[in-house]
Amino acid sequence: MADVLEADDKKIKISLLGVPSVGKTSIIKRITDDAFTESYMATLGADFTSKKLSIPSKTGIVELEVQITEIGGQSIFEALVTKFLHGTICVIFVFDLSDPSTLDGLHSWLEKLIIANVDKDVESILLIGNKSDLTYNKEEVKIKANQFLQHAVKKIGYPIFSSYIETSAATYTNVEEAFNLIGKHIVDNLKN
Ligand SMILES: Nc1nc2c(ncn2[C@@H]2O[C@H](COP(=O)(O)OP(=O)(O)OP(=O)(O)O)[C@@H](O)[C@H]2O)c(=O)[nH]1
Ligand SMILES: [Mg+2]
Repeated sequence: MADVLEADDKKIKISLLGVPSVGKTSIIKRITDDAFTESYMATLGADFTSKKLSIPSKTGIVELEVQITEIGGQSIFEALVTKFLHGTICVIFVFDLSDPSTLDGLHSWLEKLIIANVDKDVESILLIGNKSDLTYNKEEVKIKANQFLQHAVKKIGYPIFSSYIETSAATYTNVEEAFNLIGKHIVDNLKN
């Protein structure tokens, strides 16, 4: 059996950004409580949660204590990115697969991220297309998603890990995989 490494110093911060109603809270609820609600309650301001992730590595299982920050998607909360992004090593951008305008809506969040990321804390970005249980144009969305990621990496201006995944918080499709994808990247790049 693989060894479990000490987790005390493996605290990492992940932040979720995206326009209203794309499913940021729902993704977080799925990964933390394995729960889903159909009713919508907008996140007002910022929300903070934590979750332990067990990630396999070459030297054994690494337990990551993940602090998850969600900024409510209404544009009045964009200013909070500067306040709460500090120390974030992975940004998860979320859009709604069934409404491509929500992917376009990520651009202004990206702008705020670039302003807030002066210390270059961000090491990876994950783009999540959520609500894969609904009908959407797979090919078109994939092309647009990759274009957004390429644009984001270029704008950030230094080499970072980036990836795209489609999830459904409603049916629990790929939600754990999304967090494991980030966790694996973080573990592979741990400095100590
Ligand atoms: N069909 C479907 N509905 C979803 C999914 N994820 C979230 N929803 C629904 O979408 C609505 C908005 O979800 P939230 O998670 O509150 O969205 P949010 O991005 O946190 O919104 P803000 O906090 O306002 O920024 C709710 O009614 C959810 O039930 C999904 O994967 N599939
Ligand atoms: Mg929310």
